[in-house]
Amino acid sequence: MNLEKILSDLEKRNPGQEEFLQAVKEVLETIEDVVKENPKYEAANIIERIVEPDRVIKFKVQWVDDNGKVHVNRGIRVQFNNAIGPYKGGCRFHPSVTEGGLKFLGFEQIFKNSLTTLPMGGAKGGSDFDPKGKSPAEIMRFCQAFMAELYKYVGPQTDIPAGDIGVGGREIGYMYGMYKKLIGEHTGVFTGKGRNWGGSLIRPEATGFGAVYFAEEMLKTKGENLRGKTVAISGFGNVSWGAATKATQLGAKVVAISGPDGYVYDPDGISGEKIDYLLELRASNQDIVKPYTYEFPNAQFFEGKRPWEVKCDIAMPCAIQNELNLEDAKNLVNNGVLCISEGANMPCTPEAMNHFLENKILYGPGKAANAGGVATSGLEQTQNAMMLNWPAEEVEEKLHNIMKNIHEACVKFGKEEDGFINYVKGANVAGFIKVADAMIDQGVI
Ligand code: NDP
Ligand code: 2IT
Repeated sequence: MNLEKILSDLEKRNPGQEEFLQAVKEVLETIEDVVKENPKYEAANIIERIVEPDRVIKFKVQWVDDNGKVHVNRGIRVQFNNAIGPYKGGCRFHPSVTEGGLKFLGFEQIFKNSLTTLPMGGAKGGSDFDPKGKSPAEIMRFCQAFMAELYKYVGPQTDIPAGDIGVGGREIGYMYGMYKKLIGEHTGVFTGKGRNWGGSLIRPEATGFGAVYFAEEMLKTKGENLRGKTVAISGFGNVSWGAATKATQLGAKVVAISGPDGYVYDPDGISGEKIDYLLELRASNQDIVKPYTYEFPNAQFFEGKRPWEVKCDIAMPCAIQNELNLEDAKNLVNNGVLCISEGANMPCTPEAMNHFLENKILYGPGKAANAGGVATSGLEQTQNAMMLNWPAEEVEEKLHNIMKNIHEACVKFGKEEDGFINYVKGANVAGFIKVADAMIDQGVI
């Protein structure tokens, strides 16, 4: 496999799609040896096939705001690979959404879903619609307009969307409602649904819970655990909330959270009612984390700064891609960080990631560490297919076991001669082999 040529060809075919190219480069660099050792992958031209999405569906979304003004946004669904199961992945509503960004997320999703041990292919979708400052009625009209087109391409055995940035339970409700009306069937097409109409308990918490369980497994390899450890988390969205909740439950102290305006440092720990307050803050649609310090005056706000300057044992980037750079990584390492567990997708730049690996830090990449969200989506699909609901304890136990299995797979394929576990390599190789083998089994289709 000529990595350089593959990457330069890819760049020519996908101009300007930097995040997609970044995600592909990371995967290909780590699976190079496996591809060399197994000529069947080259014989079936798997690499060229796996980096090209099956299809990218783009459509116009027209909606009317509360003042009667008509708006146009772009809707996209990237159906990347369905070798091991129906397409599966979230939907992101954010003004920064582009085709290249969704291709990066769809590509990551292939390997993440493969790691979950469940039969799910990789997809991602979304829109450049900005939910901030929109009224609930505007959000509803947008979701309905988005679904009026997307319904043609999704289904419980075809493609099952879910949430991501800007898409939570409320948006899924509006999209699912529209789908049901158009199709005339109550089927498990979305995950992250409300608990009274097919949703799974623990799904809202699952990504953050899973990322903390993954951190716990990583710490165990060093004879450590979460008790008494300090944790810095970025973001104050769905994933951050789940991570803060579980880290606190397991005896750690969450000392920082962040928003686009800066970060909050709370030496007393962000737990209990403070975590509930984060939910309120988010629901207010204000996009700032600073008000936390009005409510809890012992905390300090650092405007325009990221939480990675805080001394912590565990860092959990849970906001957005490339939010943690080399300088941040150096700060964390200099401050003695033990472990990084990525709640977000690709939140560390390649330079930051390499810095952690060079310093032999426990580094759990998003496609392993945050796979608990989509894994619990898979459990929601199972419950829908069986027409029943499992109790929370049962779902959480299954989630916990899945995270342990993902960790084991990473160790199997990522352990180096000196005993260091390269989770990036482990996750990529384990995720790749299953999908590549399935593609070979199914022929050139
Ligand atoms: P939410 O919309 O609930 O929260 C997103 C968080 O990121 C918010 O705190 C948001 O702040 C912040 N954010 C968004 N853009 C920026 C930015 N440019 N700079 C700094 N902060 C920003 O989304 P989720 O919690 O669901 O998603 C967070 C991350 O986790 C994403 O990377 C997502 O892909 C990933 N993920 C999500 C899963 C899920 O199940 N939801 C599963 C696996 C991964 P604000 O909105 O105020 O700008
Ligand atoms: O990035 C992700 O894994 C998600 N946003 C969740 C996808 C899902 O289908 O639950």
